[in-house]
Amino acid sequence: MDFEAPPTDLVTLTRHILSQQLALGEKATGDLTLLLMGIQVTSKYIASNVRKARLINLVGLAGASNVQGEDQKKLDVLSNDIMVNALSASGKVGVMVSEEIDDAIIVKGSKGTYACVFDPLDGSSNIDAGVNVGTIFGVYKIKEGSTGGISDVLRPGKEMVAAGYTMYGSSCNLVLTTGNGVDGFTLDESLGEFILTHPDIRIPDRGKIYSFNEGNSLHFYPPTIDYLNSIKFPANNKPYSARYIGSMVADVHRTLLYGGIFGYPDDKKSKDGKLRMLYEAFPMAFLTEQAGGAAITGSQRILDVIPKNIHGRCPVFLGSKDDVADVQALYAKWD
Ligand code: AHM
Ligand code: MG
Repeated sequence: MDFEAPPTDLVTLTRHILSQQLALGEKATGDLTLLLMGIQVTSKYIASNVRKARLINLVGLAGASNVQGEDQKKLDVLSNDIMVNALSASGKVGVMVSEEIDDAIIVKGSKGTYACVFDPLDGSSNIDAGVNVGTIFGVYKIKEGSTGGISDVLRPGKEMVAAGYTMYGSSCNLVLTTGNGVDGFTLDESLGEFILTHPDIRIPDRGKIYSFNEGNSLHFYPPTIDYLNSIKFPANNKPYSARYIGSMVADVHRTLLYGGIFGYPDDKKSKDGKLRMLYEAFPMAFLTEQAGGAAITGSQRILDVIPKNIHGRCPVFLGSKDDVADVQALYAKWD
């Protein structure tokens, strides 16, 4: 094998974020940069704990349940505390919403200009089997005149200024948008740095993979059933392949890279679906649109939905724009 020298001009996440800040010139205060640096560190720390979980007795339940009535895993609680502490300490965050905490967290005495919403460890039902999990986050700028309160987060996803996720899998990947396309970074553990490995991610306009929990089919509404039938029994005899991990971060990551559609619909049992608007649906919809895809509730663009409460849910169909348009057409006929 020919010797190939290692790259000598690495673009780290820090370098990438700083260069985006520099490109904004004097308009940029550097506050978002510092906030994202905080998220970068929490991602590394959570990644390290997820990797060692089995060895240091971090698997299993913590013994409490969260606001959704779900049992909290030890790693859910740990990841939440890591994020709350790091973001509070950044001095740039005035208000936070975490999947694991009932009320919005107001950072006392903070002059932070941003609000951060997050699911510290999504897909935690997969943790004990060593399957991919992830952190999802979204960032709003606190409104002028506000000192940071609940009204700063009860806003549609289209007002987010940044969003992303970190996936803890066979590699640790951080995928980020600040409204200027989507870039993906891979953690080089020997350097302790996220390196730009997936610049300017673009979703193909049409894919060949669908990702739904079809175990809920009994409850699905007609448009969802019709859509799934259309891709499983197509006229061209080329059915889509099924891939469903049950970790939104992993299912969306594959969808961003390979194309296709991920769906968690509303149904007769769950009238708003399962996924939480603020810290699951909005960040993923923002990333998907920035990568050239689409994200809808069935009838409406997800980023236009106005949340009524901080843990509210909404149906999600996201991915390749032609695939999502097919779902939307079926919902439009049904409405
Ligand atoms: P969680 O926040 O309690 O982990 O739940 C969210 C997860 C998503 O990652 C995933 O897309 C979905 O729940 C899977 O749900 P289901 O097990 O019903 O298929
Ligand atoms: Mg979650």
